[in-house]
Amino acid sequence: MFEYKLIAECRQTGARAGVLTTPHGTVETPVFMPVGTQATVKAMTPEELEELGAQIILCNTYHLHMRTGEDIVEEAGGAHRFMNWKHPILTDSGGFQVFSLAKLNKITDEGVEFRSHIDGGKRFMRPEDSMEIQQKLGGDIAMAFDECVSLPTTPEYSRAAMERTIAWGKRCRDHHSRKDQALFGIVQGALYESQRIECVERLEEIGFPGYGIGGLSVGESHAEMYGVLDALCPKMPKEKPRYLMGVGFPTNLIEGVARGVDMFDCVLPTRNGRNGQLFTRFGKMNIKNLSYARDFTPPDPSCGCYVCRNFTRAYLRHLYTAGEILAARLCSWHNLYFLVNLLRDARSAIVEGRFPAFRRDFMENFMEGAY
Ligand code: PRF
Ligand code: ZN
Repeated sequence: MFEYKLIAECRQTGARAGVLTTPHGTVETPVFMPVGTQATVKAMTPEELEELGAQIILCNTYHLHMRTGEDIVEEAGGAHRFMNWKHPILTDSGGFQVFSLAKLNKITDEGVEFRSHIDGGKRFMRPEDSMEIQQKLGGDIAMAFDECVSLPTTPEYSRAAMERTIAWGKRCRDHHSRKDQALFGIVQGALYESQRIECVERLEEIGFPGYGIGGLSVGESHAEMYGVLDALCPKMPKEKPRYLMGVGFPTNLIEGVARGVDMFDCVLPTRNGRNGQLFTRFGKMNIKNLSYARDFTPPDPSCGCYVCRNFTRAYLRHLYTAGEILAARLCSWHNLYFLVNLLRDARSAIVEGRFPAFRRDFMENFMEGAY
């Protein structure tokens, strides 16, 4: 039911193109996965997501567990039926969200104690709980429960978190039983290359059909992130998908692809969209800017999305300054289209043997953007 097939590799870089087969259809990689934390990609309908080219979306165990609850989602027929998304879904394990959203968390080998960000009540989540919840949510891909270390850290703390992540990974694997759901392990180890490599080797001994790369994009520099990927990706099993978790800045996506990453997710396109920030080939642009008040050109003239085909910068700026909810919808729409199709274009470049030129052109245009 779950298979990953490599179909092309770049000769000069680590970039690869593949096809991921899941119970809800195939995914062409490299792929950007829009984030639908609460079983909704904020402000977008599933039909609109299909229209802009999304192939797979992410939902969050932590949020759906805390509000509504996995039992109701299961009763609805799983996350796909609940939200009416007919294509693949990946669920994150809750590990990261417990650390980033919940207060006063105490981590033990058993699990994580935290306070609900909704009612302040004390809760506990163990790897087994995360597996139970994710199996009820019924995503095509579930993630192991991990400990994401915040930076700066020490080699000792990072190692302890890595050991815990491996032990939890084993417990997740032992507890997970849904045959129509793939369970990915997660690599931790902060910025320590030797820990990263040891972590993936030990997870590979347990055996997972794919691997998340966690603990990056948590405050380190881009050079540090790329350093970890340079060291880690060549040591990861070639025939399995690699998912760089929570990374979505356009240049990071292309540089991740160049190092051999297959899957990405990030709230950036929707979050920035709600703030009036648009991604374009020529860098970021802020639609609030007064200079767009009489600009009757499309937000990004080179973009083929519904928004750029139908509306102007002046209109989007007007909607935004008037506080209209359509501004959030249209800006999210363009940004999602931009990132989803950026990776689709990168994939075509890999397949056609011209990824290095694609990468160079994209990086130059984006970094020296006109906006
Ligand atoms: N672990 C999990 N989810 C995540 C992360 C992680 O380290 C990150 C880090 N960028 C984002 N989402 N489980
Ligand atoms: Zn557009």
